[in-house]
Order: sequence, then C-alpha cells, then structure tokens
Amino acid sequence: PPVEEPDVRLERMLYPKPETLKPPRTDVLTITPWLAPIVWNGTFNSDILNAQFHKRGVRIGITTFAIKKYIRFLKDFLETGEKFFMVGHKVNYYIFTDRAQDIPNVTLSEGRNIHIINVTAYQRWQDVTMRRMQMIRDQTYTRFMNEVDYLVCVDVDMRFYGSVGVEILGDVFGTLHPGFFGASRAQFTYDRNPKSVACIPVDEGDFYYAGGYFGGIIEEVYKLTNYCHTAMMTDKAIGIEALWHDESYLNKYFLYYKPTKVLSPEYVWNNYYGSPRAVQIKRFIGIDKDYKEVRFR
Ligand code: 2GW
Ligand code: MN
Repeated sequence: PPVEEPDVRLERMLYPKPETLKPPRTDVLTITPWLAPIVWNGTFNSDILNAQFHKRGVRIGITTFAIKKYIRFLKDFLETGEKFFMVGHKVNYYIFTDRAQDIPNVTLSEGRNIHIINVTAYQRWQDVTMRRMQMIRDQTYTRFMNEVDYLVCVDVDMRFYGSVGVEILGDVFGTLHPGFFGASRAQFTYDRNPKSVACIPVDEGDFYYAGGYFGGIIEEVYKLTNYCHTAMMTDKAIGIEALWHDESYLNKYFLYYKPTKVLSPEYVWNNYYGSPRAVQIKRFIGIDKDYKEVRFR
C-alpha cells in the first residue's frame, strides 16, 4: 500500500534558549523518578508545543458528565472552555447527560463541536461519579477511537480560568490533587482497607491524584477506565466501595501503571486551598457548591 509522505518541512522559530544551568522552576519537582514531566507554569513554551501539535493535526476530546442537577454547571464550563481550553486546536466536547434537552446553547469556535451522549442517571450519587469509568470505557472503541487522538476526562463543576493547552497531552496523564501536593504518604487519603482492590499500603504511593482530571491517548484511557471499572465491580461483589470512590481506584491504577505525564494542581485548583506560592496560575477551578442543594444525599 502507498505510504504517506513524511512531513519534513522545517521552519525557523525564534524563542529564548533553554538554560541548562538555570532551570525555570526550582521551587517544585518538575520530573518524576520515572522521568515523566510534571507540568508547572514556566516549564514549557506553548509556541513550540502548538507548532508540534498543529503539524500533526491533533484532535482532542474532552469528556464531562452533566447528570441531574449538575447540568447547571455546563454553561460556564463550555463558555470558559471556549476561552481557555486548547484554543486553536480541533476539540470535541463529549457531554454525557440524562438531560439532553437542557444542554445550553453555547457558540463554539471553528473546528470545535459538542457531542451529546445520552446516559441514564444512577440513583446513588456514588454511582453517578463511579460509573463514569464504565461509560467512558464503553465509548472508546465505538466513538472516541474514530473521532479523536487524545481524551481529557474532567469533572463538570469547574470553570476554566487560564490557558489549558497541548502541554497536558501525553500517552497517559494524571493530575496532582490540590489538597495533597505537599502532603506525606501517611496523609494521602488512599483507600486503606486491605479487602478493597483500591487499597494502597502506607509505605507505597507517589502522589495523590485527583479523580476529576485524567486522560491520554484512546488506548490508554481504555486501559485506565477498564481497570477502574473492573476493580469497582470486584469490590461491589463483596459489598465494599473505596473511600473516595473512583478517585481511590484511579490512585491505585497510577501507583502500578505510572502516568507518562503528571499535571500540577494548576490544572484542578480549588480556592478552598488558598493561594500557595507554587501555584502561579489557576487554570481550572472548582465551583463552590451548595452541597445540600446540589447533592440531595
Ligand atoms: C456527585 C456527588 C453528589 C451528588 C451528585 C453528584 C453528581 C456528579 C451528579 O448529580 N451529577 C453529575 O453529573 N456528577 C458528575 O460527577 C459531575 O461531572 C461531577 O463533576 C462528577 C464528580 O462529582 P462531584 O464533582 O460532585 O465530586 P467532587 O467534586 O467531590 O469530586 C471528586 O471526588 C469524586 C469521588 O467522590 C470524583 O473522584 C471526582 O472526580 C473528584 O473530583
Ligand atoms: Mn467536582
């Protein structure tokens, strides 16, 4: 079969030289012991990255769930996404919802689309959040594989506040939870019940990853979501559920299947945690919820 001509057009680009002896950030860890970059403001040049990803014509999918009352978060999520998420790239928003008729009408830039995926609303809120793993997994080969190159899987009770670009993309990535990036292993809220598949012993663990922000190439997102869903079903069969639901299973996955890129808490901030110096930009921020109102537990 004929092979595609490789793209070897080289273009001149002007930017400051990387300084081997003057690292841009010395206040934070910028690489894991398994040599995955940890993405902090100041460590990357968006012009270089955009040129690379544009050359490949990369298509990016972002999944989010707006089930029951959480539909109310969607308008702000989409409007701020248009301002800050992968600007200039091809983007598909995949909205999993039980209320398709209530999806807000948001004008999108060229090359960007909304895809609605109708799903049923589970009764228990724990199931609403945990079943996301199964629902994402089930769309991998039927849709995502044909439509996008990368997936970014996030909570909906959030708004974009600063640029989130292709610097986050890699084979499989997780994000440092804003509450634990300075914490010790003992402080991590991993599941500690030895009966649970999600259990992590106190002498293990790298980071505490946020449940509301992971992604990667389609094949890797399949492996991650399939693992987490299967582990949840194994626990469910003996009547248990990990401490922080899907987040606990995700942390277990990343312990033994290391992410190839780790995002700093800039990418899932919550103002509850104030403004520590290490966090120079808050790119994606949790919305204050009236828990009693939104979560009728
Ligand atoms: C969830 C909890 C209680 C009541 C309702 C819901 C709920 C969640 C819902 O009614 N409808 C819905 O669409 N969701 C989706 O699940 C929505 O996309 C939401 O952002 C996501 C996670 O629920 P959320 O945002 O209320 O949980 P957080 O912000 O406390 O999330 C962290 O912990 C969770 C596990 O307990 C997940 O790991 C989540 O990814 C984490 O950010
Ligand atoms: Mn949330």
